[in-house]
Amino acid sequence: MPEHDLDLLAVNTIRGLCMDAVQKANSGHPGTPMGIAPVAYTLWQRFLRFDPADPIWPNRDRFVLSEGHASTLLWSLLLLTKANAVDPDYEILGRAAVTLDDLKTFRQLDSHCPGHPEYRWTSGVEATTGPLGQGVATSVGMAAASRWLAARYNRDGFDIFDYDVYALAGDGCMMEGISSEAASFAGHQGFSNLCWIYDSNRVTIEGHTDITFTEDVAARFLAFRWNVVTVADANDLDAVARAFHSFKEEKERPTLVLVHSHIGYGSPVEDTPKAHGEPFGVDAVKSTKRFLGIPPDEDFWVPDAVYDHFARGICTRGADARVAWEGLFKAYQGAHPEPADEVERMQRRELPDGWQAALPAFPTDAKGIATRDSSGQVLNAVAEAVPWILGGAADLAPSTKTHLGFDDAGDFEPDDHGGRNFHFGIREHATAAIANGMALSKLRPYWSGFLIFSDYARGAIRLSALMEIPVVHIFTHDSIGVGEDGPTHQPVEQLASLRALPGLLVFRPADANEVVETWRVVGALRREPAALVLSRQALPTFDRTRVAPASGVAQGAYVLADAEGSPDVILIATGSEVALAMSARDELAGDGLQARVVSMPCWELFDRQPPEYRDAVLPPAVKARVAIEQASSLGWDRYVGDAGAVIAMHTFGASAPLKQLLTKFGFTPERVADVARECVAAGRERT
Ligand SMILES: Cc1ncc(C[n+]2csc(CCOP(=O)(O)OP(=O)(O)O)c2C)c(N)n1
Ligand SMILES: [Mg+2]
Repeated sequence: MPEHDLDLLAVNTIRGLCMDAVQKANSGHPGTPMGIAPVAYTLWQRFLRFDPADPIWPNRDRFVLSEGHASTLLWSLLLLTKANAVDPDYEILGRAAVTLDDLKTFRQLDSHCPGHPEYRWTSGVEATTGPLGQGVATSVGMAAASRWLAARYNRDGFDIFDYDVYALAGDGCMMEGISSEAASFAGHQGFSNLCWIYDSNRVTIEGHTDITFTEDVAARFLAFRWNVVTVADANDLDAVARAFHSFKEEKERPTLVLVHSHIGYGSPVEDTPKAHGEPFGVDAVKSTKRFLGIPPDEDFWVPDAVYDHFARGICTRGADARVAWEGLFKAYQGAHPEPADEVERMQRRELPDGWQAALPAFPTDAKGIATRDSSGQVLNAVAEAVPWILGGAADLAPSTKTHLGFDDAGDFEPDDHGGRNFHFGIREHATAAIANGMALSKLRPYWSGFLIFSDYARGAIRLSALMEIPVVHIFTHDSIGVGEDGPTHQPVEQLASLRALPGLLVFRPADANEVVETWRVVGALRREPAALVLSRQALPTFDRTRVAPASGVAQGAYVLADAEGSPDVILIATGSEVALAMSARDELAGDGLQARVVSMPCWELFDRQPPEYRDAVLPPAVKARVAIEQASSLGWDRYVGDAGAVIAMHTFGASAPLKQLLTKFGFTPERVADVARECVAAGRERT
């Protein structure tokens, strides 16, 4: 069969699979993959340096399906290229990533073809996508990682890293603000290794984009300092290929390939689309297949010629590239063993041996130090020991203290992508997504901002948890402790909402040494993101000869200072309120009441401890318990129980010096002691 006919056969086979999968599942979006299939096909078959047999080799090009609702497109490509499955230990398994049975059970429980691409669940998926705009923003982090890896690890004759990053986006991705934030950053940085493909079919769920989206997207991207190439017809494979050549030739700017396409209408003769997210219907599928020239009565039809065609195309090209890279890397290991070792460790998400030796210890200090400051010091020490810990702030580094100040840390800038201090700009949502993309590229990124603005980044924070990637989200200015800035800047509900995210470890350390122990835990994470919640104001550094060691952080909560004998009351606190609990404990001792203080920097870790440990910290017999936290009370009842009390924020804060705020909102030793006394008295009454 002539090459051109094979191309068409492959494209229409993909279209048939996409229609069938959605039809069988009776749910999904068949129209989108139908329209853009020729573009995705051309990219994979002719350009993408990806070896389906080894979908994780480090220098592969990345493909991110930002219009994640078109997942059948990716499932079909992984099926037809016979991509291999990889396990969580990065071993290639002897089974396919996606089988025909998976596609036949699209959107059903345990199928490797879920509704949207899920990283970790299906090999070959580079990022979880579905929330529109996230994929493109994440791809910017991957492009940044490619650049940073090249700057740090390439040597003369050894281009170990030079991969490109492609993301396929729809109208929805282009409407979402996050894509503009990310495109602005990518344009500024001149990521010419980044190519977004805009599937401009001018249809979204409510109908034609004329009802809401009429701007000139190409002009917008030119203003972002991108190279913009237009393809007038998605079905014109030569024009599509020319656009990708333009991307490959562009050396200074990212490229937007704006493709005019037609969403699949569910009928070749009708001119109005069926409702979005609905199968076409059995008859329409048949007539569409007839129109495309593929057997109308065969479901999930794949001719061997198409498998063979992919085997001769992307599979051969990808395998050649991968094998050549492996040879190059072997020689690199001989010539440059140290950086080669770093690259290898990174791939397995391991850190350099002995990295923990870099962790400092802080001396007792009654006046103390803000946890944002101690964290900045610890971060600097750890980052100096682990070269691929890198990141920055959303324009707040002087406040969040995340600047890396040691020699050679450098800035990540358009003319030097080897620096480790990123200036993400005031773009929290894209910043968190970019950090996700860096983590997906096996770097250990952190980013920082004020806790209040974690809301702006939440979509991407959520995906870091869903993808199980070790991003460190650093949030300072953690409470009404910010004082004069007032309620716009004083977080209340943010802690509870971060704790509500499954798989995110949220830490609110109480003093500098708890910060150290937090970083000890966080540094070793391989599959979990963490949020660090840090104070702006100084917190006393406890005398650890008098209270328990801070290593208790690893258990999530620990007895910081115990009562003599069985406690009358347990005071549970986090962050700045731990010192307050300690003062209240002294006050109660004056009345002959024995209080135990529990520091609980991380709920999630505590909840994972065996019951014996949890009962030892919070003995079930001790019902008088008071939790103290300058945040929403939501969730604390589970630790204080029915007979306990919570001292928390029930309103927004206020603009005033901190001292006045503490009195106004009741965070004083006297109030804590009063509430504790009431709890104890109520308990005595009951018995
Ligand atoms: C952030 C976000 N908001 C809303 C949705 C729900 N949604 C799924 S597909 C879709 C329409 C997307 O339009 P477009 O990107 O043009 O894709 P097409 O309609 O062309 O397939 C919407 C709104 C989503 N997935 N993500
Ligand atoms: Mg659209």
